[in-house]
Amino acid sequence: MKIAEARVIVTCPDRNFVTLKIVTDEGVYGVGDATLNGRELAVAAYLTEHVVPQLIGRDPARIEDIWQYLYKGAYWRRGPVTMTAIAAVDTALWDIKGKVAGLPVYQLLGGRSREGVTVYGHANALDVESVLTEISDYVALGYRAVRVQTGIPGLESTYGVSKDRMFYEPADAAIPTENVWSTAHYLDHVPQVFARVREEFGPTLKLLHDVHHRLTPIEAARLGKSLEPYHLTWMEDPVPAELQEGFRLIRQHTTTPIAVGEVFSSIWDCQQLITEQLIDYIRTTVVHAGGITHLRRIFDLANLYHVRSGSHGATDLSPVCMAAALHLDLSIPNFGLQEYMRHTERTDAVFPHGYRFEGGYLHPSEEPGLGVDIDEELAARYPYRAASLPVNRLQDGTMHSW
Ligand code: KDG
Ligand code: MG
Repeated sequence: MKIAEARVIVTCPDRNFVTLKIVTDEGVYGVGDATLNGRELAVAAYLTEHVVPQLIGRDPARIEDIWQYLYKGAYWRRGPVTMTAIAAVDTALWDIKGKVAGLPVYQLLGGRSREGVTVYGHANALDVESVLTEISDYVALGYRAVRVQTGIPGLESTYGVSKDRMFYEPADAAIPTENVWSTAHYLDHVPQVFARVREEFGPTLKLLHDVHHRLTPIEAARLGKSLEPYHLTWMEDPVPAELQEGFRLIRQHTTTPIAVGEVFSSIWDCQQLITEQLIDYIRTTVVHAGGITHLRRIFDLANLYHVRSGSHGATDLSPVCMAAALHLDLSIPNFGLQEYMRHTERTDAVFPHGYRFEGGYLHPSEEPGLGVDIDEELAARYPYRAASLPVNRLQDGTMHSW
């Protein structure tokens, strides 16, 4: 069997997605997600111009070798654009391997380690009382874990909080929206939110919070400490993570667990965080961290150091990525949680899939391969629309990290 063709499909069924479809000379095909929010066309061009011509004629069964070829062979290693492109190829090849074997991909990864994949949803609202209603809605749907975000009194808008929906759509304008940030307002408000949530929902519901990289290590240490009475499952991205040793300082001060890694593209980005046990959950994903092959390597390293998986699963990760993530989540020994922000009906129609939500768990499809597809005719009806992630400034106008 040989790779005969590879197509890059860009579509915008309510948001932009980039998908790679690899077709073999025997007619079997596989799909991989290549979406990099706000930088979609960079990955599409990387694939079309540089990767696809090198794939034609290769044996699709040689997943590891093709991964190494694309990673090492490019000379320019790592980086989100490169690693997202490699991820798309890798994911599509796993899909093909599953279809050829007649098995769902999780069976090729060692089989089931659990009955279902525990997911968390996003409760977000402008004020505390409204967020309580959102949390109740998730509990009623069977969720066991909920991420809680609210608006901050004194700030007009806050990243990660939508005005009218259960999920938020951060890439909202071609030229980035600008938010204004105040650490003082934020640190004062967040503990009050969680005090109220625990009072209402009791001690067992898993609660999470995303800081979106907006603090310094000492500020994050203070936040973690002030949240200890409410025993969060995790405090996410407390600081920008380029400086991995900065997490030592947070760790020295608080027992609130830490989750990091949605922006990481390789094992090298989290090596120190994992081996020094500076984090509790690693949030790298299939699409942004080199596909199933490389993400499994990261999770295996994490397993040695008591770090669990907690993969990113916002709406900018397509159903193709979600399907792939579920096969990995089901099979690894150190699974923690999977983020699950639902897609819109239009997105679901473009990407027909067999994974399903039931009682707080997601279950991957039992079909051979990943159990997800792309309807190319429907996809063609939704052309690309430029959309960027917002930027964050301090009240005096200084650029902030998010
Ligand atoms: O593309 C960026 C979003 O996926 C990100 O802002 C979502 O932080 C996020 C999360 O935890 O889901
Ligand atoms: Mg996040």
